[in-house]
Amino acid sequence: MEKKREVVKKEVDLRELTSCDATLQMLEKARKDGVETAFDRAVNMKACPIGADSACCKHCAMGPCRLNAKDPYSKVGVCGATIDTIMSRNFARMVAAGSAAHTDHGMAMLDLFREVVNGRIKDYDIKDPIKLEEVARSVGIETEGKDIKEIATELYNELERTYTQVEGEIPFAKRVPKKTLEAWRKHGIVPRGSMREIMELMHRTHMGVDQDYRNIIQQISRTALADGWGGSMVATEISDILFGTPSPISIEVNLGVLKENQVNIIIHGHEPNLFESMIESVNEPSLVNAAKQAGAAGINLVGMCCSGLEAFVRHGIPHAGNFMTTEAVMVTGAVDAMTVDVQCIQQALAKVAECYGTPLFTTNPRCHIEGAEHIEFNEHDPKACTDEIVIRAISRFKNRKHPIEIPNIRNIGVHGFSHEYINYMLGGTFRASYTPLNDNIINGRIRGVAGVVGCTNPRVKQDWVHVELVKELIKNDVLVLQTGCSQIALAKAGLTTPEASHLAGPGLKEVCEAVGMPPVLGIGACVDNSRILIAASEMVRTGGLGESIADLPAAGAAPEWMSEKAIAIGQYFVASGVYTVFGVTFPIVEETKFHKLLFEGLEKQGLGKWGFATDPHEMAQMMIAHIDKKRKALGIDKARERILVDMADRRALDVA
Ligand code: SF4
Ligand code: MSK
Repeated sequence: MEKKREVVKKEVDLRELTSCDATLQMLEKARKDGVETAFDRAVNMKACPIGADSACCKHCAMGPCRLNAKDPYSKVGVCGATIDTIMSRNFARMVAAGSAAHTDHGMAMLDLFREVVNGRIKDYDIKDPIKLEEVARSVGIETEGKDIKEIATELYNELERTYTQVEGEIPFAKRVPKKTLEAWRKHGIVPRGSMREIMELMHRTHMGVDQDYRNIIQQISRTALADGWGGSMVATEISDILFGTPSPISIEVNLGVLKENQVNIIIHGHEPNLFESMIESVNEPSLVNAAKQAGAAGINLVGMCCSGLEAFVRHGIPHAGNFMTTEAVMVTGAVDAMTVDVQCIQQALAKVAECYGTPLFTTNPRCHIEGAEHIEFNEHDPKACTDEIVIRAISRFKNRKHPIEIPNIRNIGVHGFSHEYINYMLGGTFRASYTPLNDNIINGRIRGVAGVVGCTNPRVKQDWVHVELVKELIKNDVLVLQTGCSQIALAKAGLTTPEASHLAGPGLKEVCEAVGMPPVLGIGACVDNSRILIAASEMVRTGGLGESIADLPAAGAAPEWMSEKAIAIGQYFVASGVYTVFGVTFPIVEETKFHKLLFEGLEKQGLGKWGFATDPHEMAQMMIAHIDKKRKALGIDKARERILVDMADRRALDVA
């Protein structure tokens, strides 16, 4: 029999848990309704201190072994494993799991692409043939004189190597700047196929295999790069080819996008194919009629998390919120179907859904949830699943029993700045180029570029760290690129519109006003961090900012991270040459040899390095100091000093 869970004991002021007013309103309602959320559980269940430091190992039955994080070299495991071995193996397995998630997602997109190209799937098509040709050329495929099907077939065969190849370099290694690639070759970390890299990493971290953290890090980096420049990059490129390459669009976000008088259907997860099919289903005249006959004014399709990010930039579909709002959205009582596929789906959704009579549907064979109903999504007949979910949502609408409270909060953001669009935006259609961006970095108007990405986490105040960090960066003339749940935090804070340029420093403001762009560019879902890698490579190729990604005045951050995917992303940025700062917690004991390797040693090898801070202002200062260090090394620090001595600029900076 299932044991009754401990009731929530500690109650904290809910305003300390989130800076999202709509989520706050729903947390207050949940408390009144007696419904528990992850915020409550995080307050009442302290993170395990030994696990938080990664000072334990359960890789064999001689253990589990627990070391002392306060005196890390005082003990070893039963087998003699040291703290550095134990932590590096644990870190490795996080990277393996995160990389596997992105890679399996990418492979699913590639499977779909193959079936579309072969004509066995007719419900999807190639929407962006120009991108198809560009991607094909980027991996060395000759496109001249070939038709779309020929090019697509060759591209499929080439990209399949990203996953299955046992020897050689992955196809997108051709996109890596020469000096960065040389550093990878020197350290033996150019990925083969991701299946091989993940398999080898799992083997090496088995009991009694690799027990030197300096050797384990090599395979950690190789696996992470197989994700960033492989699994993730294929997912992004194939999604663009099949569903269209995003370009900027103005979008409504926040819980106020739900509509009381309509059938509300939420899609939450990561893979765009489910969402694309659901768009067809909610526009099916017979289903729209059925909704009307049930008394609804229509069917309101809404995205959440990264599924939402995939769809809103391609179709302008509203977005209800990021990861830590996925329980809160159902507390409104207005959700008639919560539909999920893979990744970042909390098991607790089943319980919250039950409390509010919302049907929760899992759709992907990889992700079933006890308490949810599974309606399998099959790309060969996608509408069988999505039509059925719409029918079920209409039925729930007709039989709504729970009172409805929808926070009246909606924000507007402009998102969809793909690498291709940034190119056109800066250089124009006929001179598409990163030259204006590089020029503005060289002349100091833009101090540098930061990628601020990742999850939200109930162990920190939701959205607050993201928003404070980004405000501080743009105030200091750092252009911010965003993916994942982070950009929804910034959209809710109103920073993803061109009008937000008044919060930017004088140099960045001038550039934003000239181009008409926001100082914070939302570029995609968490799998689309590969777009940042492509943009960074393009900046190197354009010239004037060094020869490798490590030379760029750039930095990255995941201030509220929670998932293993985030660690994989962090590691592929570090291995690509980027200084990457994480917040919340870092699963490595400070002052150990493995910590020193991650936070200092990798940079000395010509790669990037990790950083850690919980305070967003400290995080921003660390990133800005790194950007300034790179500017100095490039000899472009003087240009920025000239800009800063301008008094008008100083006054503007003070006002901001
Ligand atoms: Fe303990 Fe070593 Fe087994 Fe890990 S592998 S549980 S450290 S004995
Ligand atoms: S959904 S991995 S919570 S960004 Fe991609 Fe958001 Fe992080 Fe999941």
